Order: sequence, then C-alpha cells, then structure tokens
Amino acid sequence: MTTFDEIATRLEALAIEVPSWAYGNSGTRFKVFGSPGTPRTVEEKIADAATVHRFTGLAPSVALHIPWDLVDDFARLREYAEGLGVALGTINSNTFQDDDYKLGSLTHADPAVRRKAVQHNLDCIEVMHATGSRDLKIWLADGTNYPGQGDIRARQDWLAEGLAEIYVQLSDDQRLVLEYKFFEPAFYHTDVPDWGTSLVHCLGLGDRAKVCLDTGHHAPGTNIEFIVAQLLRLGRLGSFDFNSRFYADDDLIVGAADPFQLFRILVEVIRGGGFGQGSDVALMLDQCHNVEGKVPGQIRSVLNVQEMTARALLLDTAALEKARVAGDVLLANEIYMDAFYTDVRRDLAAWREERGLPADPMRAYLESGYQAQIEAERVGGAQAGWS
Ligand code: AOS
Ligand code: ZN
Ligand code: ZN
Repeated sequence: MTTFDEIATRLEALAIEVPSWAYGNSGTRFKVFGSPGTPRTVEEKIADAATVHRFTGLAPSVALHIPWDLVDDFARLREYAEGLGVALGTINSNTFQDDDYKLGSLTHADPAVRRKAVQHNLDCIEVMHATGSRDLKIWLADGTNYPGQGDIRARQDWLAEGLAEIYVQLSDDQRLVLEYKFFEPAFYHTDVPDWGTSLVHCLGLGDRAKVCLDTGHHAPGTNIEFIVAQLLRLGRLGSFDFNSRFYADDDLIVGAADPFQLFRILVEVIRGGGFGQGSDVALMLDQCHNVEGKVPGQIRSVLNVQEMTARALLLDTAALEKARVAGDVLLANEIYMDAFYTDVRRDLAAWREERGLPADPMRAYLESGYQAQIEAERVGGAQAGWS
C-alpha cells in the first residue's frame, strides 16, 4: 500500500480553477434565491475566489464568463486578480442568452446569427489576450425541442464552419475547449450532445482543440471514467467542469453526490497523465450554490477534490497490476477499494499545516469573519452569477 508520505509532494501539484459564476446568485428556472454578501462586481467575485485560495491553497485561478464578467479593462482586472494572488483562467463564451440565439447560435439556420455567434467568440479571444488566458471554453445550448424543427445534419456543418473561423484566430499558446451536454436547455436533440461529437469537431480543428468534460452532462449510469481514459489516451481531454448531480445537470458541490465516482475519475486522470508535472488538463469547477453559502460551498468543493485526489494517489498501482495480470479479480478490486476507503483527513490536516495552511480550511474560514465582513459591506445590487 502506498503511504501518504509517499504522495505528499505529488499532492502539491493539485490546482483547481474556480468559476466566477459560483460566487454570484444563481438558481433554477423556478427561483433565484439571493444571499447576503453576494458579489456586486467582477472584482468582488474575484476577491471571494482569492479567499478560497487563501484558506485552501487549491484554487490559484478563476474562470470568467463573458458577458457576465465584462469590464472595460481586462488588463487592469488581471492585475487586480494577481494582486490578490490568483490568475484569470478560462474564458467562457456565452451564446445562449441573447434573444437572437433562441433557435441556436453557431448552428442557427440564419447565417447572420451564426456570424454574430462567431464574432462573440472572437471578442472572447481578444479578452484572452488581455487576461493571459490559455483556454476559450465553448458550451452551446444549441439544439431543438421537436423532431423536424431543425436540419440536424446541416447544423453540424454550420458548427464545423463556425468553430473553424474561431479556432484559426487563436494564438499558438491558446486552446479551444468544446464542452458537450446530452440535453438541456434543448430537449429533443443537442448539437454537441456527447464526447464523440465534441471529439470529432476537435479533430477537425487541430491539435489545440480539446474536449471539456462536465461531470453533470451525461445520461445517468454513464461510465465517465471510461471517457476520461479514452480522451487522455487520445490527448484530447482539455478540461473538466467538475460538479455533482443526483438526476440531471444539478451543478452541486463536486463529490457531494458520489465521492466514489469522483475517486474513479481521478484514478484515470492520474493514470492517464492528466495530473501533475507536464499535464495540461484544467481541473475546473462548474457549480452553483443555490441554497448554501457560496464561498464555503467552493471551499468544500476544492477540499473534496483534494481528498479524492489523495486517495487516488494512494492506489498501489504495482500491486494492482500484478493482481490484474494474475487475473485475480477480487484482489484487484480489493486493492482498488483499499485506496478509496483510506481516510486521509488527518494526514491532509497535517500536510496543510506543514505548508502554512489551516489544518481545517472550512473551520478557519467560518471563524475568519470574512463572511460577516462581506455581508456588511455588500449591501444592495448583488450580481446574479448567471446574468
Ligand atoms: C451548462 O450547463 C454548462 O455546464 C456550462 O459549462 C456552464 O454552465 C456555463 O459555462 C456557465 O454558463
Ligand atoms: Zn459546464
Ligand atoms: Zn452544465
């Protein structure tokens, strides 16, 4: 069995990108419940994200969403973020909220709407030049609700054309990550519904086009760790949008619904070279905290990823390989489960203290007074995370 001391240094490589929208008010189609202290500006979202990093040491970058996080001067915003100890990360384009996009964006039957959607992504690339971001993340809500509503085949051709126009404008150190989702908000078909479609379009674009895997974007029962293994094997896993779900794209705290699935995913990430030295896979969160505190919700999320990463690193791969080769099914499973069942919380507390971090980041945050401070300061005008 691998010991915690043997993995302690490897664990230092863990870096999770938090989404700006996790700090804003969000909700469901039924209601958005506001909460006191919610950020009113992009700067306040970044301040909250930097607080998560300060207490955990796990969240050195913040993903932005355009236009939700639009400012006049992104170079200044970058300086502001770096002054708080965090970098600006993935730029998420948004072609799902303008009225023009009701029937699609890059796949719309009207070339003028497709043009508008391409231009929005080109504008996001300009933002990336100012923020120093590597990734442009494209998630399309595009799809149809009824058979016959759209030409499924033509939409794929239009999508390929639009993505190509965007991709060619990226600089050599930038990437396009294309996120798939099996349904919602479209209910009959979605134009990028699965990892295969995203991969096909990425292969058509070039080496710097990769798949973004959102853990909430699969039909129930999907073996997500298989997709992780396959995309890493092909060198096409660009990023995760980590969250957890009980039924659909619930965007709950990652690991809260199924820590074992998170562990299995991270085992494949580590096995496939997606973690640590030389990896270019972004471990991003994509979550909404509708009923829980937003900053503590993000702290819990990054701590869950840290705990399952530690357990996955403990997997005795040498013994596992031996059992596999011997065809010893039960021993192989026992070795795998042994790592998952290992309680690393005490070791992690000591690991954090050795690195100048609070042993219990959640307790430290709750006792820090930060929440009371932002609730007192931020009165009125809270920004929704999603608009
Ligand atoms: C939508 O369901 C996708 O998960 C998006 O990645 C994400 O929610 C979006 O980027 C925020 O609008
Ligand atoms: Zn997502
Ligand atoms: Zn989603």
